[in-house]
Amino acid sequence: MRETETIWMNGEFVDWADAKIHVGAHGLHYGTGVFEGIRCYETPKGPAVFRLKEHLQRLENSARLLYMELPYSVDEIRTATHELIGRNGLPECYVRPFAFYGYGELGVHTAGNPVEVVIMSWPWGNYLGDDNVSSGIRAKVSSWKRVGPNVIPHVAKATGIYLNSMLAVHEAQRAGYDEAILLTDAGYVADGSGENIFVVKDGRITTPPLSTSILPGITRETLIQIAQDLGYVVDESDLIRSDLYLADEVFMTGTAAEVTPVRSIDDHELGVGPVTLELQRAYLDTVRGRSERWSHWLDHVDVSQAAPAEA
Ligand code: PPE
Repeated sequence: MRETETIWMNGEFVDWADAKIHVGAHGLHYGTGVFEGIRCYETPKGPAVFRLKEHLQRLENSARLLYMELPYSVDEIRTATHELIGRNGLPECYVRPFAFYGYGELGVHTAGNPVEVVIMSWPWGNYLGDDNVSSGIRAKVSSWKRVGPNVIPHVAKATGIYLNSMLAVHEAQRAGYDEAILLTDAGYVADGSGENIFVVKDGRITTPPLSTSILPGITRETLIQIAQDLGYVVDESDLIRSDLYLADEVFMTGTAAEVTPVRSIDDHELGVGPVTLELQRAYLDTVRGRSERWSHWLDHVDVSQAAPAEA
């Protein structure tokens, strides 16, 4: 991770090196936290955060699902995010708002622990590798099942749930693949360790429905909208493993992964197809403000408004 100047921590800006917590923090012991992953892109009108409101709304929903009360409103976190981006002065960055139970009492019940909120930002290239954006990744169906809706609410972007993703990606990479694809207990395709998944077959696009133990991805929703506007039919319906192997094209979406082609799954070669590349181009044009059509998704940062960093 590349260090940046400052981190917003519980209402204040602190130097990167000073943003510390106690080892007794509840969130560290039990994974009791919620977070977001957001990107800020350079556009012709300056830096703009892509779908910031939607990400912060999801953060609030994630907190609610954990019975966690955020001490800041969506608007306050939005303002802090803008200011952080202004202070760190990067043309493009990844933004990580994060709320967790801090230091107070141990024991799995959360009573007696403060809710800490931080926002970090740093430069981050494509999650699955900048080269793979054009050449595609090799994926493997995981032996680990996706956490089910009655195990941990998969709608929450909660830190503890990522043990599921960690084990899956670890297994895939040990076996020489780039990324894992997780199935539900019932055998339906869910998502990648950090991405949603789309299948293209005979010109139609299918992605698993929200009920399939997936994170309700904001990039997923964006891609559905873009694809429909470009004239594609998009189905949100169940997929099974063989649908992946027999697909014309498969791609993954996520804030970090953007739109990344999957060139093979379990050694079934799919290659990188034209629909994926068209949607990828439309997505990157949108986030970088080169396309007027979806410009309402950009939350422009007024860099001149950012207070100067304290001396
Ligand atoms: N599924 C999972 C499991 C997931 O973690 C992500 C985001 C998505 C789908 C796509 O969601 P969205 O970003 O709203 O389109 N994964 C984040 C990276 C996780 C990590 O820190 O590692 C991300 O893309 O920011």
